[in-house]
Amino acid sequence: MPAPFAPVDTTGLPAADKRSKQDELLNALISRLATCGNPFWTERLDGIDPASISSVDDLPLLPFTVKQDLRDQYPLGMITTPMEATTRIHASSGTSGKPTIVAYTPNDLALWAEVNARALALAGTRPEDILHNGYGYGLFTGGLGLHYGGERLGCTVVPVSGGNTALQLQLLEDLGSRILSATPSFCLVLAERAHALGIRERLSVEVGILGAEPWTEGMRKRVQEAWGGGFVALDIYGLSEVIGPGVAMEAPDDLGALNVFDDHFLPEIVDPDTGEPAPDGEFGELVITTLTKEAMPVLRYRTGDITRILPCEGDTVRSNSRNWTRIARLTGRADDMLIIRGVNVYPREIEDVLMDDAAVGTNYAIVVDRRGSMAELRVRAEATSGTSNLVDSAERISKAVADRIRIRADVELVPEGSMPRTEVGKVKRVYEQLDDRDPLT
Ligand code: DLL
Repeated sequence: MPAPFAPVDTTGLPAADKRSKQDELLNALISRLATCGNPFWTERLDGIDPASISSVDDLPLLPFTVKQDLRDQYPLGMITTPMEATTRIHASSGTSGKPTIVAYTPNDLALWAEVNARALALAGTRPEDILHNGYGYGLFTGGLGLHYGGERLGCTVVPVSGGNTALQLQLLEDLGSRILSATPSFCLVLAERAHALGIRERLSVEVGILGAEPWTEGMRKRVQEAWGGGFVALDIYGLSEVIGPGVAMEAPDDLGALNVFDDHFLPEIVDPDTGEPAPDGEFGELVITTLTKEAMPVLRYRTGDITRILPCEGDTVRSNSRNWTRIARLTGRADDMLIIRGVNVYPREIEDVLMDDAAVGTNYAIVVDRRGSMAELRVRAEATSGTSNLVDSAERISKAVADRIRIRADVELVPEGSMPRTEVGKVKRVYEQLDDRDPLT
């Protein structure tokens, strides 16, 4: 018999032990960054005596890292280990040209596999499971991140990547995979096609490990309904600058909370405008320090993602005996916010309204029309198959949007199946219109 796979830690250390470990690791990280000889870090930590950083409480004394630092240091200016120590790079696609590059040593890759194995285990994945991994393989971290996590846990990974929906469904059926990892939008495409082909009942998939895109509770309901049969959609969070997927994971007995693997990724919440620590439990920008990464650690990295730390004391879910820091599912990014006629609008608020209406399917796009002096909001959404009067339904939804966000939106309902599906990469839902070319055609 081959040796069983080593168990993964889904619980974390009790608070006091965790805290002293974090203190120790933070101090070691600062000492290493200050002395590694990398000019970026030497300059960034100028004037900071590593010995003075002895506890997590000292974090506010330390400088932030931001995405622009990675861009300025493109490609590998922030690497702290010699090239012979690194074995992998990944990149996140830049909206403004150059991607940001991240590098890994073998220990970083082992750590990454470990946290993804934890994420999968928290979701209920077992070594005997087949993991159908529909995240893109390549420079994007989703595919290989979940892949090695699955292997570390002992599952059998199907490295199918995104796209080729027909083949994906055939493999799901023939292999009987129970766990599906993919973006929420692609998970929906698979469910929709499985129904269209009449093969849903022949698939054994029960759990979705969904992330890399924002998705609301309303969307969760839709994903679960689309699959039916008790399918559970769980949220996985991560970002390439920190490591990729596997920074935090939702468990089925504690929906709505992401467990941050805080023995490696130290979370803080700050005011996105001032950078000051947010009061306990308040919403703000998630900031992460990588405590153990070797090749490209980040110090107080401003993720841009908005969330809050959830309480852990006196909270019934703590009977689950896990000790990870829990954060709320992300409510959007600070830079997602649209300003329309002076009103701040988050795309998720529109998704909430759409997913609440039975006439609307799961495909939609938002256009901010900036041609005139005042921006106008346009929403195009697919109707569900039973919706007969598209115009009346659109009028009702337009009212509901106005009630929710206090500005009028021109809502158009189009027949089911008439909008494009995203089978590879992250779905794009928000478009700007600056001239007469319609971004949705
Ligand atoms: O999207 C890593 C990943 C892959 C996470 C697979 C989960 C699953 P990036 O391409 O660097 O990395 O994009 C990171 O995507 O800062 C968030 O804004 C967003 N994001 C990631 N996961 C979630 C999520 C990967 N669960 C950026 N909910 C992050 C909402 C998410 N947004």
